[in-house]
Amino acid sequence: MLKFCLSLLFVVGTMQFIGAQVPQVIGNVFNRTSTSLDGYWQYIVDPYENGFYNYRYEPFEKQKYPSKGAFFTNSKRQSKADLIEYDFDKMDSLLVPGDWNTQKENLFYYEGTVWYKKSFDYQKEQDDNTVFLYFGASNYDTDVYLNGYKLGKHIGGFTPFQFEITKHLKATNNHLIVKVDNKRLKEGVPTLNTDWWNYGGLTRSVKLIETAPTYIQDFTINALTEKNVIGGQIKLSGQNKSDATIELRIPELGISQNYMSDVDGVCAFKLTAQNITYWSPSNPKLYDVEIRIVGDAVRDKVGFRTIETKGKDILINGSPVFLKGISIHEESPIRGGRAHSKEDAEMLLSWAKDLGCNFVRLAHYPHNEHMVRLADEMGLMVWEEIPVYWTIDWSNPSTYDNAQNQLSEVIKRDKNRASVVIWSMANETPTSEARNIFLNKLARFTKSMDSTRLISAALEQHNYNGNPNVRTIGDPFAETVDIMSFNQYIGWYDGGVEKCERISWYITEDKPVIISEFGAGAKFGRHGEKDDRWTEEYQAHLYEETVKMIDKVDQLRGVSPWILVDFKSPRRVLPEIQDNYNRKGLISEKGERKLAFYALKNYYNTK
Ligand code: GCB
Repeated sequence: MLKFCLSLLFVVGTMQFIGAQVPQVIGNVFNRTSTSLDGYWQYIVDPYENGFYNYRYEPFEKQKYPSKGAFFTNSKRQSKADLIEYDFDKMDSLLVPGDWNTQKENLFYYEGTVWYKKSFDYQKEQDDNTVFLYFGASNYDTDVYLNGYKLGKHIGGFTPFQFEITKHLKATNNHLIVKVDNKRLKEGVPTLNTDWWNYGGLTRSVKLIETAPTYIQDFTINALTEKNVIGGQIKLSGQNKSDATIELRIPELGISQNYMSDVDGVCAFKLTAQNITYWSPSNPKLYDVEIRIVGDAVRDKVGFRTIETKGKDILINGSPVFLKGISIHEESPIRGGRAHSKEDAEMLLSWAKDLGCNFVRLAHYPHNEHMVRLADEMGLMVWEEIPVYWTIDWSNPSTYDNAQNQLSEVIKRDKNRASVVIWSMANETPTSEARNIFLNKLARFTKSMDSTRLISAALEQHNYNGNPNVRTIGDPFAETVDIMSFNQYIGWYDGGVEKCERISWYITEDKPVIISEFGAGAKFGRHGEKDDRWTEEYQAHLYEETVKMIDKVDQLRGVSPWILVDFKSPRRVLPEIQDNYNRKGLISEKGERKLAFYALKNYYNTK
């Protein structure tokens, strides 16, 4: 009898999973009127996923214990004592947004399932309005239930997802139950092995968004390569989406145009403006853009710029630019844990500015939206990437679909950000046939979704013709990308600093090159001779010698050294030096600047 119950529940669970859809419902959530569900959520840590087996996929109204969240229960195996233990209302709380690792000492290393619960009332402004539930990100595998209904599942730890919840929402006493599982998986994106902390949980904001029954679903707006021409697309959704009048206004450019949507609710536009001030790092001009239909309006601040390559050059608005960059992990300095707030973004990006940067590499996954919005305002060009990192499961079709989905979600979120200039496909992925097929497919997909930005990948470099002093890229994927980027650690993993002066480069492709990583570990405050590893002197010396070495790359058009701030990594266990931190930061996790910070700043002053 017991066996029968379990397998029946399993089937019900599986059916729910297959039926679950995660449509990308509305764009520009950042600027829409919303109701925040951030704050304290109750939680249950459930490493054995016991909650799955005891959960009935039925509306709570029908249940005997309607207030108890997902865990209640038709299982005869539960004793009364168990039921009390599973009562969410008696459980401890976690702050959302936030990772669980840095909030609870006993969850520091936890990788597994946590159930979250939030109760809320919600009064719609108008009865026939549509309501969406939006998650900024949740790491990694997330199942969402509202009032006993499974809304769906999302996989991937760093991109937004949403559900339309209109028909499941009640005016009072809604129960939102979210199961988040951050177990690492071989077939996952990323895979089992990474050099960063696997922070779990609802790491970004959760919101409700209410729109009119017919609403502006999304829009794309870009500068075209023809001077003073702007193009894009607006998409409506809902009952009256066809033949609707859409007003597009950019008041500062004197633009106020009416368009008509087609039968699918779509309208493409192309318009000429007089004297657009183009967005650039030295003048990050943003314009207010407004789109209106009867009953709905969206606003955004948008910069217009072009980005392209010509031979060995990267051109912004037609002029050559050198990308003075730094790589950044999404970790909050001083507070610790996953960064998620505007204040975190301000701290990280202002430090990049102090360094003299006009460019940041947001490694190794999509960062929160504050980062790209602030980069728009501060005039920092941005490289965004997805966690296709090291050795993922190249020949597994679901791994590919997962990577493509994560990429499509970040492109949809950030397509109107002038700061974002590069989509990176992967980081340090050894070549193989399966890998080449995977990455080429991903690159084709990216170009088909967004032809207005450049494609790159952090590749590896190799000895040329067996000579360790001559380096080349030697990767067939270099033919596909617009910018050839590679990581190199000569002087750290590859010999001592003195090796730098012996290196020459054999790179013949007529394309720009970015050195997407170089660096050395140093503990802030540890001093010694310049050849003493882990000292600030060694790290600064490596920076000085590396910039001389890479300046010999004829087509060098940018650099993003590794990395702005020391970051947590379980791979870094050297006592008293690493203590779970990768120490290649130019700044310690407490905000202290190391000597190498100034070495890089000096180099950028000369560029
Ligand atoms: C790399 C990786 C980066 C590591 C870094 C290191 O090549 O791309 O994720 O953290 O090296 O410190 O070894």
